Amino acid sequence: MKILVTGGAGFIGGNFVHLMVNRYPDDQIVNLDLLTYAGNLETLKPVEDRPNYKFIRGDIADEPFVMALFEKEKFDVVVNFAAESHVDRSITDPGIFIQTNIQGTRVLMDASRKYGVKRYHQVSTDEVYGDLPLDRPDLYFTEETPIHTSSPYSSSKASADLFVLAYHRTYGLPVTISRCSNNYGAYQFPEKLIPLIISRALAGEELPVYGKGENVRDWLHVSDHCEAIDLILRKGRVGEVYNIGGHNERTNLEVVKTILRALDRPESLIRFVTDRPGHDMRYAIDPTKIETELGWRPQYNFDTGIRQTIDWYLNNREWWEHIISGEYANYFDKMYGKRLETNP
Ligand code: NAD
Ligand code: TDX
Repeated sequence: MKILVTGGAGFIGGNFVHLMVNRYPDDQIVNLDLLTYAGNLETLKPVEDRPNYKFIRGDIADEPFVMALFEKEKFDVVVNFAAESHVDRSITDPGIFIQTNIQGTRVLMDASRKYGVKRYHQVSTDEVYGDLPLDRPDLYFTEETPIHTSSPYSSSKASADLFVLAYHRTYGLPVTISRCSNNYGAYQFPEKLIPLIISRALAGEELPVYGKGENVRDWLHVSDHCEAIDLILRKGRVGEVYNIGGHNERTNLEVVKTILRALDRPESLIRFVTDRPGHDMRYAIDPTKIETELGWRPQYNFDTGIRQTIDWYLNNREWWEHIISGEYANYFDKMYGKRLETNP
């Protein structure tokens, strides 16, 4: 099989490329990535010389380029991870989210139709369901929960999902969609909560916690997410949506304090800063469908997964120090400068 993985130089796509290249030596894995600020070829170093792996730089929304690539490569399967993925960036610059997340998905699906791709898998997010209230711990997102988005990011992902389902119903494109909760693990870009807190705590820098830190996220180890996608590709039913989550809910403050304890750094580093506009309160996935239909089970709980992740950041400093010393430093000043100067 020839499998196109888009966004494979990013966090989850990179972990997925590692898994697939190692597990399926007889499959060809082609990684198409634009190498935006979030793409990093260092992540692919462990597999870059493998005979079943190839990297191509390009934009999923560039239609002539994508069509020519599909004509040449004749992909059997497409797994679309490529996206603008950061909620805060979508609030300051929504346009690129529409371009990459919606238009890019449309282009990939038109190419998949034209060149007879046998499975198109869309990597989506639990954020398409909006949020749940903190005082209703009995509520969870199921695949039937209505789409109800909050941010430009989640709106772009939800729009893409609707196009994917429409392409299945209208054109018979063999699609699947997965919607997972917050991922953590190796190779995550340090703009996201967990690597941001680890890297700044190690440097003894202030740790920006939005609002009161009481928002809840349902943490999923990236390896468990990648295993679930592999399972959906092989056993999932076409036209279906699968939620992925491991019942690991934590408030943001709990996550930050857990990291501080593990690194033996003081809680006095925590700074409560102005909240994210439209900040979703709680995400919580009901994974019953993927567990019962496909037999998926997460291998990590948050306590073991966060320890392993912290160790990875301690042992791979050059990977993230390289990032935070470059253009990212300007981003941090722009995004957090005012927030850190003023108390909410
Ligand atoms: P990421 O930001 O780390 O990586 C995105 C990758 O896509 C980067 O390598 C980037 O260069 C590439 N890319 C961006 N625009 C592109 C374009 N136009 N053409 C080709 N490549 C392009 O993101 P991530 O955290 O690895 O997320 C991957 C996918 O999973 C996204 O679709 C995201 O919406 C979804 N998701 C992420 C999480 C999470 O917690 N990180 C949770 C649920 C769903
Ligand atoms: O500096 C911060 N301080 C803070 O309190 C940052 C970056 C985040 N937060 C909070 C906001 C969220 O409640 O931490 C929580 C997690 O924030 P992010 O890491 O930005 O993730 P989130 O907004 O929950 O979205 C993530 O999960 C769903 C991914 O970025 C999305 O791509 C995915 O779809």
